[in-house]
Amino acid sequence: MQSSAVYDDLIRTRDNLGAGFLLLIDPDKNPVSDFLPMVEAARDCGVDAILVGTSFTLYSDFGRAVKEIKSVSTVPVIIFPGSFAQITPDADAILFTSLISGRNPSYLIEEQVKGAPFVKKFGLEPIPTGYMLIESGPLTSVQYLSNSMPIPRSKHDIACAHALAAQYLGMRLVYLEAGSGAAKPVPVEMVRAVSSYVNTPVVVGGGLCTPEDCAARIEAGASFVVIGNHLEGDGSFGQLRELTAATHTKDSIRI
Ligand code: 1GP
Repeated sequence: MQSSAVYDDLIRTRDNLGAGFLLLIDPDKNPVSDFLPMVEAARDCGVDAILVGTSFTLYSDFGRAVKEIKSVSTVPVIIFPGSFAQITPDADAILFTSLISGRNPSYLIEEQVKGAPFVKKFGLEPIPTGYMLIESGPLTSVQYLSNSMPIPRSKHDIACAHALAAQYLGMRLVYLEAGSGAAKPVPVEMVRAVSSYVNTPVVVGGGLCTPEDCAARIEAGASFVVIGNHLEGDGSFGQLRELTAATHTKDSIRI
């Protein structure tokens, strides 16, 4: 039977702390060694899991990066793949995403078919995730590379319909993605509309920078926020603590 230990742990965290904070590491942006102190301190800083992924593996040895991160991580390490080539054995789980807002078969099903046997072979826990790109200002890497159109920012009904389809297809997370470094994060009102429309836990990422950005999306119903770009190579633990504190809206003890 397929384990769902990492997913169950994320949901327990969401229930206990009000929401979860996921730190995204893109090994293509900076050498992994730059991130390792933050990875080691992750649990202490309030990070609930680490995502590792990139839209475009240009420079990094992705498998090695995951291995190094996992070797020092104090929280679960989850692959957030840009392609099936980023499926590597040393993580705890993988967001098994389908880019459901797009109509490009490569990211709807082809990459998944190529990757599934590796997920099984490596014993990774797959977390089925409906991945939705949301219009966010200038074109982002993920929009360009996936060759897919984002959902317009004001079209909450379209976002809700996609999220509900993800729920009915059995996906266990809905990820509203503005794209890494997005000029405009996913609108709070879209997060509110989607979160109240579906039962599937909602993840929000892309362009979030401040504790207020995180708190507003959690208040609107998101279960998890993701931040990468803003913390990359920065090493600012104080800032990380502020972001996680704003995300964990319930004052309870981590289990
Ligand atoms: C990107 O949602 C993530 O896939 C995080 O985005 O790098 O802008 O924080 P940022």
